[in-house]
Parts: sequence; structure tokens; C-alpha cells
Amino acid sequence: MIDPMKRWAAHDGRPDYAGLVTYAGLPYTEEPEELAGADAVIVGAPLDELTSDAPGTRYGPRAIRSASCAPGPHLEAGLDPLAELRVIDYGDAAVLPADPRGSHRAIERAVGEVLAAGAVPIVLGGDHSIAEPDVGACASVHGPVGLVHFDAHTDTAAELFGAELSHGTPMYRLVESGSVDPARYVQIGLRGYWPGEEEFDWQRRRGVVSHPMHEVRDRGIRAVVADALGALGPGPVFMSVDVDVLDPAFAPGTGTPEPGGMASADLLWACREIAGSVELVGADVVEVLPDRVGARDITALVADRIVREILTGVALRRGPARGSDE
Ligand SMILES: [Mn+2]
Repeated sequence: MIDPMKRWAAHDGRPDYAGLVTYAGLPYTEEPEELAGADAVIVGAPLDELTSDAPGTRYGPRAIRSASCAPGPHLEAGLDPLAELRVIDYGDAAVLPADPRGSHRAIERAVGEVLAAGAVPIVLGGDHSIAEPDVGACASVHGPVGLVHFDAHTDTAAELFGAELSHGTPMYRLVESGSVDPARYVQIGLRGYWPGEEEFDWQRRRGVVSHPMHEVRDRGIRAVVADALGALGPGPVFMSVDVDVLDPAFAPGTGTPEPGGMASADLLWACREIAGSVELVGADVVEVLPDRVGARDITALVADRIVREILTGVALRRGPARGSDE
């Protein structure tokens, strides 16, 4: 295990621009046995072979790590999730260029190793196709999971441009394979001009719950999240956050941006509220397409904060620190 903060232990902390790039400067390992005792584990899934428009999300995990700030207390929640929880950065899955199926297998293997250690995997994408191995690995352990899915798009096409494997198809495939229970599948933030009647008809037949962006706008995020929690109910839940659910003003670095989206403040609150209310077994944050260095990439920056809010919710739900034995 490498502690990237160690050299700065005698100081107030490490500057964000120095040292080994791990998520929030967390301890880093690539050894599965060193995950024992972790509460949550960060896994990178740098892949963009399956995007339908602009590529570049293969640089997402590295950018999110570079934009991430050091641990500290969450001013609103009143706790530091990285002090309450034992979180480790497990590096990137062993993806292979131009081999998306091989990359998916590598991602499912890495996420499976996190689950085998009893920890919650938090996967940094990558295009949204990675939801298939992410959620698939969780369903292998927990059985069919509930899914809360923030996105401008449903990603429920049976195929896109004739391809079954795409960032526009993972949710269809996860429902059809039995990994996601469609009665406990909630979408938030849909808008724009895709998909069409065929996909929405499939969703209706399967009982998928959709809260389009115009509903978030008109009713407010608190009412929508309350309804979403009702639909998710008890049982294991995976959270999948596509940054394009945000308005491009907040998250310009993404491959298929759609104007008229959520504000960061609403999304960050919603991620914390849901993670703090359900039995969260895994999460991913996807479709970050960076083009600047460090925290100047505001899309990678908000993705870091989405992860931080998810961890804060998990910490709040588990209650005060696990005691003086730590
Ligand atoms: Mn998506």
C-alpha cells in the first residue's frame, strides 16, 4: 500500500498539485488482499471505444483524480467521509485499447475484487457502457439490484447504429440480463431528443420509472428524490451518474451534451441524499471528457464532488465513526 500523503505528514497536508495522483490522495494499492477492511474502493475504468459522438472519456478517471481535493469536513453534512470511512484507490482496471469486450471483462474483474473484499465499489468512467460490468459485478454478488440513474438520456436502446454494445445500450442490457430489477429502476433528468417511442415503450412495459428534467424543473429536486426513494425501496441499489445530466454550463466536458439540465447544487444534494437513504452496493460516475489540467477542468471537478457526496451519504447512513479501535 502506498500512502501518497506520507511525505507531507508533518505539514498541514499535501498540496493538490504534488505527489502521486490518487483519488483525494487516498492510499493506493493494486493488490486485492490489501482491500480487506475497506468500506469503499475507487476503481478507474478509462474507456471510450463505445461512445456514439465525441471520444475522450478514456481520460476521465485520471482527470477526476487530478481534480480531486484532499479530505476535509463536509461543511453542510458536518463530517469528513474520508475520515469516517476507510477508502482506498485500487487504480484502473486493466483495459485494452480497441477491445471494449476485453476492457469490460477487466472492469468486471476489478469491481468483483472490490466486492469480494466486502467494500462498495465507486467506479470512475469511462463512457457509460461501463455500467454493464459495474452493475453486472454487483448483481453477481447481491442478485438483481435497484438502479438510480442520473442522465440526460435513457441509455436503453437495444442497439445504436446497429451495435448492441454501446454507451447508449447498457441499461437495456442490464434489465434484459436480469442484473437490474426494472421495478426498482429510476431515471432522473431525461431531456432532449433521444430516444424514441420504441425505447420508451420498452421502458413502460418493463415498469421503469422516469423523472424527466422538466419534472425536476417544475416540482423541484426534493420532491423527485422523495418519489425516487419510494420506487427504489429496500434492497440493494446501484447509483449510476452520467455527468451529462448536468447542464453543459456546469459540465461542458462530455461527449453528448444536452442544454437545459440540472444544476450542480441539486445533483450533489441528490447524490448524497440517495446514498444516505438506500442500501448502496456500488456507484459509477461516467462520461467525463476532460480537456484541462487538475481542478481547472470543471467537469472532472464536479465528478470528484459527486463521488464525495456519495461517500458522504454512505458515511451518514453508517452513523458516527466505528469506534476507538481505529
Ligand atoms: Mn448515459
